[in-house]
Amino acid sequence: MSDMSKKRIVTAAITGAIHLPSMSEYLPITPEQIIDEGVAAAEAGAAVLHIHARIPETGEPINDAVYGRNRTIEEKYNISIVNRPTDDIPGSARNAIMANSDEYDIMMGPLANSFANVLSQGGMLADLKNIAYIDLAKPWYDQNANAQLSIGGKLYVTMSDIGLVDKNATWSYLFNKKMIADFSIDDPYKLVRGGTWTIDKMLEMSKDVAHDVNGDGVMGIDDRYGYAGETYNLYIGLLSAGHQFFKKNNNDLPEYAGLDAASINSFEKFMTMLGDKNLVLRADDWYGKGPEVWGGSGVMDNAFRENRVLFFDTSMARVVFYRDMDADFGIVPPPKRDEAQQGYISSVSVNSCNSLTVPVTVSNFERTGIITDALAAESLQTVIPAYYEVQLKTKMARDEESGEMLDIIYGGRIFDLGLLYDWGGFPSAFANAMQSNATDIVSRVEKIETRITDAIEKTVEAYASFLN
Ligand SMILES: [Ca+2]
Repeated sequence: MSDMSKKRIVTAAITGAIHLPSMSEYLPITPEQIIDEGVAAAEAGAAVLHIHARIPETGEPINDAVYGRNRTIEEKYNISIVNRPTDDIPGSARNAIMANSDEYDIMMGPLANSFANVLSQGGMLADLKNIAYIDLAKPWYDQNANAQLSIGGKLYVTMSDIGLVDKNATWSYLFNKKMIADFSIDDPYKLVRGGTWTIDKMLEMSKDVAHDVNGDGVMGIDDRYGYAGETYNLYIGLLSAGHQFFKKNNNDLPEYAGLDAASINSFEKFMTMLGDKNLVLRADDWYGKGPEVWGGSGVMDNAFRENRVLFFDTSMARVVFYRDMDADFGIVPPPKRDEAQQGYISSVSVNSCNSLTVPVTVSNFERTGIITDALAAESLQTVIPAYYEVQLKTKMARDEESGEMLDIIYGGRIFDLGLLYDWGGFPSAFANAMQSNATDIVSRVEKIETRITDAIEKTVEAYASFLN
């Protein structure tokens, strides 16, 4: 036994850096709770309190790295960085710009809505290519976003390392590691590395595990599935399979490329897969049936948490729901069309993917450019590693390989203009076909072709009219 006559200093870490309310009902979250617990710890003999502040609404740890980054840039440039969160980013942005207010240097709104703003209001955002000191070729800007989101050489919106929301809005496949081990099937990490992680392979593995667990002859919410997703995933899956329905010409203007034999083939494959109720837990089949479908403890999340879904085709934002899951899970990019496809492709959720934009109302573009670039550069150095280490490796995928997979996923993102602008409702045509179990995608798309090309023309004309 140690020498009890010597004095000891008791330190109480009452919040922890990475702990969540789902892990313990005793975790203090609000300032009041933290104060109460702190006083109680002091009364019990603690001499030192070690505290990590929390966002009261969610209990998420505040990202220390983001705070540190802001302090670094504030001190270096003698400025003050103010973050103004709002529930209605496009609305607040539009109001500030219409009032010719200089209160915002950068605006980070959802990709789709930022675009809608530009289109409906006309020329409210500055061309990022023309802002001095924003060097878009630098690695703290997403090079795929730079190339894919421009129209006619103008780039009003892109992705940078300043924000993390777009990282969470990236589609990937979560997989259950316990099921991989229990069924002795291939390690998805090895498949990805070997370039053999394909739709066919995923289907084959899904068939190995799908089972009518309760033996009632019907696949229900208590049974085991190979794949979980929704009809929306069909279009997303086609993008990941390398199909591009909109391409840009030599003048950087979008053109409708339509379907071809290869994309029709992939469509049919996804239709067969997503339509197979013995294999697929499909969210659409459970809407209005009683049980909650999403929300962290609905049909979909419960099935994954309870080891009854091998592959979950979803955005990374959902992983927050599985931190208290017993079994480990991993993360891989969506599968390729076939082994010949070069690289893995991940799409983003355009409605929750926050972007980088600069309003035209900025009075000192030089200053905004310098600070934006410095913030993004510092983010790549400090915030991104923290995001990988703390958010993903430690709490999410709980293994060594997930960081490597994230590099692959983030390095191969596609920002599909069709998804963004929804020209002629093109992406919806696929979900609609899926929902009505229709195989006539060619004629469905032909019917809206004029609408699609007209809508593209309007977008291109709007861009051409902007002076900024
Ligand atoms: Ca059953």
